[in-house]
Amino acid sequence: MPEHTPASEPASAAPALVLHDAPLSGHAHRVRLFLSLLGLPWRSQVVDLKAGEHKRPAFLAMNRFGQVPVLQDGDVVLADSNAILVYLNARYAPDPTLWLPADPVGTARVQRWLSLAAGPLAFGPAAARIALLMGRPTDEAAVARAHALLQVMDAHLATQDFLAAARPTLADIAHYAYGPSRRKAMWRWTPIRRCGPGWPASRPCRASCPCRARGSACWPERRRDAP
Ligand SMILES: N[C@@H](CCC(=O)N[C@@H](CS)C(=O)NCC(=O)O)C(=O)O
Repeated sequence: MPEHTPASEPASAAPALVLHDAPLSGHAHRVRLFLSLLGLPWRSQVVDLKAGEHKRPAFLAMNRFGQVPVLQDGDVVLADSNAILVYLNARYAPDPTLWLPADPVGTARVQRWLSLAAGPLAFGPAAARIALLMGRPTDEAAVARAHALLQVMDAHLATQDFLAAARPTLADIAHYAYGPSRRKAMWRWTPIRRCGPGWPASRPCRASCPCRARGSACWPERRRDAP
């Protein structure tokens, strides 16, 4: 039951946020990634999927679909990874419009990618991966869906640095666990290792990043800065 406490927090403060979690879950990973980027203290409550804990009454009372992740924040209990991202952003991000733009076009662009994360990403790369992890026969239909999606994402990321805006948004967070591949543009795509406005000081880019000398946000430097 690991606890994650930012350096600025006293070690004794019990995290109010509890993530009902599974270490290999990509859907849970997107929540863990965002919790970490926001620098929030949280605690992981691992759900034993192999033992079927997620289908027992105690868990079903939190999520009738019997799936991780589920976030508990005091009296608030939320299921569904994308819904949790939206909640954490609205509730805790210093400037929620950085991760989810407030203008109509910006909001819609992020929402489009969240829908793709709940559809083609879940039934493509995520489904193909779970078959592999479980030692099941290759899920050919899922593999075909994965290739179709990743091809579109790769073409998209060849012309822009991030999925939905000029900076990382919830769209990138939602896709990152299952998305990266050795495709041309995608291997350089990352919503992490960044700095600039709204970026948590505890998660800076590396010291050699050109943005340090320039004193500005570093994400437009992604290609030159790529390893
Ligand atoms: N729409 C859900 C999907 C979550 C999901 O598929 N979780 C998987 C783990 S990655 C799970 O709990 N699978 C167990 C099951 O469906 O029985 C979300 O975004 O949170």
